[in-house]
Amino acid sequence: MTITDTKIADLYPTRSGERTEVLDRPGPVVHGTAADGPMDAETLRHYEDKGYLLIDQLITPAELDELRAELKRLSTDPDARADERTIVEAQSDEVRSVFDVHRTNAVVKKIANDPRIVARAEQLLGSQVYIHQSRINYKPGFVGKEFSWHSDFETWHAEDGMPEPRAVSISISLTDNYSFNGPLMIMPGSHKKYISCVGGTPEDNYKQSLVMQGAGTPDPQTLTDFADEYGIDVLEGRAGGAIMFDSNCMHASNGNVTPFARSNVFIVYNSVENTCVEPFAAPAPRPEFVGSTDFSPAGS
Ligand code: 6CS
Ligand code: FE
Repeated sequence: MTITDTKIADLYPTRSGERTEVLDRPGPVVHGTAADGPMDAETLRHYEDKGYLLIDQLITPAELDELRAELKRLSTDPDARADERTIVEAQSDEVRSVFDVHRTNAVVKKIANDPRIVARAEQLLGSQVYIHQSRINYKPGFVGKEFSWHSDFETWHAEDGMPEPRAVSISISLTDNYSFNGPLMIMPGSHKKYISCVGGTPEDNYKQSLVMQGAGTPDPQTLTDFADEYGIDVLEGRAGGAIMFDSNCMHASNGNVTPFARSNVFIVYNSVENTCVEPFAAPAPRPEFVGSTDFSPAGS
């Protein structure tokens, strides 16, 4: 299917005004019920309130070993490194991310379509889901750089044309996430507010934003107000576990100066009832490897 060219109302304006605005996010976060999938009412309530949930031991040790082997191969194989879907860290030649792995890599494709994940995403989003984006994040020891504070949905809305924040990301940990090696940090509850950012979107913004995001990152005062109101949860966890978080959570992760890499597989599930249209605040859609226009349901 291709991106439709019908204009739809922009309920989440961003990168168009002269000042930051904090808007209420309308509608539910969790669209399904405990009867619709593997997660109980308590888990769904936590996700609705905090914007995320933790899964211990989602994958088996054998699956973890398989994914780690792919991680190593993709970061050393010269052809993989030369591919435009491979992003290198700004100040070293270490690989930062490899995108589109749910389509280019058989091991990731299998886990991305596994019912253990797809059934959870369908339950949270209340419909069938398709994969909007996937990436392996390496955050190597010593040189893994930070991801500054941002809402993924703000970027996906502005640059990929995602209408509503009816999307969920899963980060499957391939290494242990300690407090000190750059784990994911989320402001719990921040997903219920939408920060309309200032500034525009430069042409081909993804060429710098995937290395270090600029456009769409809120100003320090707004982030301070958010941190004062919501606090910051630091999501530690063992390899093999996973975090599922709402597309509009305010999140970040610090750089990694320790010897211990903080690597994960990151997959974004969007509701098939929320497929992307034209970008809401960018001159052109981003490439397929960052924002997929293949809306075929995951899990098939
Ligand atoms: O621009 C994006 O789509 C990516 N950037 C970040 C910092 N998080 C979400 C996503 O992978
Ligand atoms: Fe992000």
